[in-house]
Amino acid sequence: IRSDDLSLPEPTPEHFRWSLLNHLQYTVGKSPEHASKFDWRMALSHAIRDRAVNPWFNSTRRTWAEDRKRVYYLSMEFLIGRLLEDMTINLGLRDVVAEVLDGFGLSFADIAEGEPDAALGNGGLGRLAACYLESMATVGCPGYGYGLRYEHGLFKQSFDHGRQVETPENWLAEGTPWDFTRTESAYHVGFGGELVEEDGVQRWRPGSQVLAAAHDTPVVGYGGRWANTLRLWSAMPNADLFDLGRFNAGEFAAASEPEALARSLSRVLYPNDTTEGGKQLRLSQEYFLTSASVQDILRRYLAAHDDLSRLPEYVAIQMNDTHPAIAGPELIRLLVDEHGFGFDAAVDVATRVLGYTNHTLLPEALERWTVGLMRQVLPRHLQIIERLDTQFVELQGSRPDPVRLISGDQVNMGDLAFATSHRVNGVSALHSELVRKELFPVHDELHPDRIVNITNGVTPRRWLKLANPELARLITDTVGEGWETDLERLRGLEAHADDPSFLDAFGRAKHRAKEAFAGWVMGEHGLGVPTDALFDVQVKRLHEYKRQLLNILWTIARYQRIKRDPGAGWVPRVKIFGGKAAPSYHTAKDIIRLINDVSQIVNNDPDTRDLLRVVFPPNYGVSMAEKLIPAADLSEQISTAGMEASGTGNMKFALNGALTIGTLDGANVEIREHVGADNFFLFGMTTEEVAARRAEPGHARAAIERSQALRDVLQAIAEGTFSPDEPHRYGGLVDMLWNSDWFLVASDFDSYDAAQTEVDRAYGDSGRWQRMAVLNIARMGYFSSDRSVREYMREIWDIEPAL
Ligand code: 26M
Repeated sequence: IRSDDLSLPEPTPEHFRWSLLNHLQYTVGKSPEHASKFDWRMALSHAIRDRAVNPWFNSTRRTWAEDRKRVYYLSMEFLIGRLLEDMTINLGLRDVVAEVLDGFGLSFADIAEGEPDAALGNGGLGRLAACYLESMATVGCPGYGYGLRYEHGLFKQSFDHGRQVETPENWLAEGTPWDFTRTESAYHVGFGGELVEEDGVQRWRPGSQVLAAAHDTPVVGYGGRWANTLRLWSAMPNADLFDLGRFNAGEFAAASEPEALARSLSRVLYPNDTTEGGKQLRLSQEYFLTSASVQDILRRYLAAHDDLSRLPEYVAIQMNDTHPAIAGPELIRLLVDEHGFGFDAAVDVATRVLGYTNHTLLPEALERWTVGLMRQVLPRHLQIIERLDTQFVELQGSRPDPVRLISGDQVNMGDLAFATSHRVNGVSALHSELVRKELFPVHDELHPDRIVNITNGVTPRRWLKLANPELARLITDTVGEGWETDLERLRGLEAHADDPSFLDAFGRAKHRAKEAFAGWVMGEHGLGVPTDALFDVQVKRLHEYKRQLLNILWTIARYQRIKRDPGAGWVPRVKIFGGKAAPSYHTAKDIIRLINDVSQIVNNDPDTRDLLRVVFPPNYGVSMAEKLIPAADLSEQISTAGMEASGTGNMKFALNGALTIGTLDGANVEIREHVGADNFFLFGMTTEEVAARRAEPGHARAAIERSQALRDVLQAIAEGTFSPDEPHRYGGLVDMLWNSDWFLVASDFDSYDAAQTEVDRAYGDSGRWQRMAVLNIARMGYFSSDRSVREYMREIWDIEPAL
């Protein structure tokens, strides 16, 4: 029997119904009478997964047959969320599935809602990787995502009296229907040990080894014409790690200890979105991902070729930030130690294969490992890095204070990634400029063609078609089919921006999304939200630079103004917050608590509750974003200029017809250029002004003294208005604002306030608001991740689309 003979028949409702019942009976082991919602979801997922297999086989076969170049996207994070509805849509099966389920009295939305998010990422960087995988499959870029199959994804957030509480996430507890476990694709990853000399060459004798086992999930592009693989590694102990002797002697825990240590490599995702430094387990996780992936890449290449010097013609490896930056030394090591390359030839091949994407300029987020830790965990790699460092210093000639890959006792992973890549990219125009000027000026001088910009994008399949079916339908009815894969077609909406009946239809879709969100947040969290109010949303990780503090301070000012003058014709607002703080980030946790404390006071004050509401549903993630973003009227993108590398939530909101209030930061700059300055609420200092202001001593105090509104707000907080049981709870925050304020919350407060006044005016004229919103949607085509991926293919990977 050939694979083609096993092709599935057309996905008619009849066949799909059969397939669903077949899986219910033979995969899940249940009959329809006894099947729970969970059982139905598992059966449905398997029926859908079946449909992914043929596109997947066909794509893989074509890539082999045509001997195509592939890209390998190495990332410690893939924040994919749920897969059932996404796969169903991309395979073109949504209507069939809904019809078949309906026949059993089941609702697709209800069943899909039961799937846990695959929360294998912290935030923007991980979600970007997920959008890029989906776009690579959609545009026909042969490639693989390589990551870790964490047993526990990002922690679950709840609130206890307003304070963040973290509990472990457990997405695998009920098993996942999506992955194919490939026990035959397992690699040994070595750690520690020593360097020994053998026939005059250095050899690495690792002290321990862990097995990396592959789990493959097919990633189907829109239309089902191409599919790639997301390969996630899980750590398995070498069989010999289990000490049967000790076990038999009754030392059960001790016998399992080395085994537990090995498994810890894929046990849990680090919940930071900056580094915390000095963590041996994190470095080991990064090497575990990188080594298994690079071994797999070379194995696949050597299955069809024998000359490794031609590797760059067939292989591109993209490093998602520096987390997999040990890929350079690892590739060099394998070429030199295992394949007989000279050092310089190995460096040349590695550099032409590798690309590095930088996602942040924050100094505390730049990975550095101490030489001591490196020597302990990866002695051979340290030796290679030392040699690269020597060469890099030589390249700088007589430069007085040369940039070093190793400075003092620290290995600088950003400099290492730069030195071993042929392209380095930032993630927005502004950010790439800052990468050039502020982060890597010396590297840039030595390699002026290396730094490029690839502005981030988001997939319109998940972030419009799936998340906002009503708006998607209206768009299709207005501009026709095809915008899903050619997002510039949204431009066709411009012609309708003055058409009252179209604007009305848009207004209805927005209102329905608000009602859907309000229903969900009431059902799930018991929070009441009036749907005729302006939905003003800031959802993202909690970070001082993102300035959720500015938002809540302004909210307090609004509260005070309504109290002073209740009849002034206020536009009713719901201020919606969402996001997690890193468990050890105390200031961020204080800000969460302040927002929750303010919501208690504001929402329970009969003088204001009809005009102002503050809601902070816990545990923001991909699935909450899918419900919330379509419901937003106003998108808060208010970071201190120069600090948000790009942002991608900003794109998702504008694509769904929310207007942005934002600074000239990250991709906001380009969003504003695309949608038009008239359709964007701009405020705040520029990157240059930020630098100048920070240099002024006492800037925070001066700004507060200039602003009566801000002074009143800080006084209320300091008096305990929002923490009556503990008046000094926010003493630390208030003190920071008066005396240091690195993120310039005080300096930008009045400008933000003025922009919010403009928001009120615009929202008061609903025709004007809707027109602005529609122009935003119409002009967001550029921000499709299909465009970003095509740019990577052209400017970094040198890969032709297979479609
Ligand atoms: C590092 C070491 C140890 C533990 C965790 C980390 C770590 C994890 C994630 C460090 C940084 C991480 O992510 C940074 C990030 O998400 N950056 C965001 O990337 C987005 C996609 O390019 C941009 O849109 C955001 O502006 C940027 O903040």
